[in-house]
Amino acid sequence: MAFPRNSLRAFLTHAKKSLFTAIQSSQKVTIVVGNESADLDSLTASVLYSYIRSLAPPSGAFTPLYIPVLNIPDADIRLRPEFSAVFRHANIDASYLVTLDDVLGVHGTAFRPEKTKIILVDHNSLRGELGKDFATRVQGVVDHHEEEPRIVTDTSPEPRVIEKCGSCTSLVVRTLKPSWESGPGGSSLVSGAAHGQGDTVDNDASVTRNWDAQIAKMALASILVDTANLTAAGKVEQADIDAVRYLEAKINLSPQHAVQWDRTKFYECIDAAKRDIGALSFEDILRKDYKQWTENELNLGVSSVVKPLGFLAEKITGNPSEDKEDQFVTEIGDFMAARSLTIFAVMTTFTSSSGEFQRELYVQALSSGHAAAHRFAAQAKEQLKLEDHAVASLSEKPGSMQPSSEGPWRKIWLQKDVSKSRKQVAPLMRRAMKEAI
Ligand SMILES: [Mn+2]
Repeated sequence: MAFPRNSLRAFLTHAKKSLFTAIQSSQKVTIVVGNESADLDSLTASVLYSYIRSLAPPSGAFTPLYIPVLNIPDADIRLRPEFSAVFRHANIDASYLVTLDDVLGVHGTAFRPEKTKIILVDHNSLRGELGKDFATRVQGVVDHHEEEPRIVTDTSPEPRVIEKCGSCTSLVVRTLKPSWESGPGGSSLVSGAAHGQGDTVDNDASVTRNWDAQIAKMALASILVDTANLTAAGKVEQADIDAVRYLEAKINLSPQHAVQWDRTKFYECIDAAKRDIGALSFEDILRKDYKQWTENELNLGVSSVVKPLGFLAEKITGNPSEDKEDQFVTEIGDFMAARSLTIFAVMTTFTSSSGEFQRELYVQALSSGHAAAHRFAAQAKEQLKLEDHAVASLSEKPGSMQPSSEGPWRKIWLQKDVSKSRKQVAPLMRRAMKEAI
């Protein structure tokens, strides 16, 4: 039976409770899982997909209830201050979410793969911990990353949507909005019969519209952050623009939310929360938005960081008399060793003092990754418009950033093509690793 229309808070409470009952009694479960960087887009895409699909499950659905899963352990939620900002608008908190710990049975019974179906949002191949046991259980993909080889082709009755878009949440909105509008409480926005704010509606409808407005705000948070409030050149697609228009119409249907709605202010508030990483340690900052791949049996890790490298270097708490650059290299080396990485990249984004959006790229490679790192440097220089870059606390020994056969290979660039994010840079690195044998 479909879940009756209710608030996100009620839905998540019901989903989490039902999930544990199902696991304990060995019943089937359908989970909707974002990628292992577990950024805001992955969170909102999985929650939105689960919520809408549970209102109106398709015929042939594995189960009528869809449960969102955050692809990180409980403890890592604290690394994402932007989540708290979004939770406040959606009237929930971290305790409402199901995490990787729950799936792997850290708190009790683990999921049984044969009883589980997985829908991927914001990635299209299951890696990491979940990939080991659950890769064959995927049935449904909505994603905006480069398509991986060997991904599932027949996902019926779930969608298989992989296309370029600023935010994956926009694709979820577009794919599922007919279900959101159908059934009791639907607002008929799809047929264009949107009501203006302030229309007289009966009590039930007004409660429903408040719930919808909360969920719309949650979804908007990702789309606005991923597209810099629809201004990021080369990132914004029609689906983003349409989704923002549709979700704002939902907010405007609720007089209570419409009256204080200011899109720019809302974007600035969530974006500021995302950049508020001052309280995090060096390692936490690298872990906050991290992805890992394996090519030719070599592991690649890439961290996205919302502050410049100089900020990261200041986070090192080691002996002040020791050389900052050496400590930086050692700390990065420790992070790599803990994950058996051959190549590690840190991609930073920040706004310069003159208001210009900028990107830095730091790469460190073990000797077994020298060939791939060189190949990447040669190939990507033109494509990413890489320029040699000096960072005050990390450039006292410029020679040490040159390739050498001993010790780690290191390089700092300014990435002048700022339109290329990890979505484009990681595939270039992986290609270099595949080719450099
Ligand atoms: Mn995404």
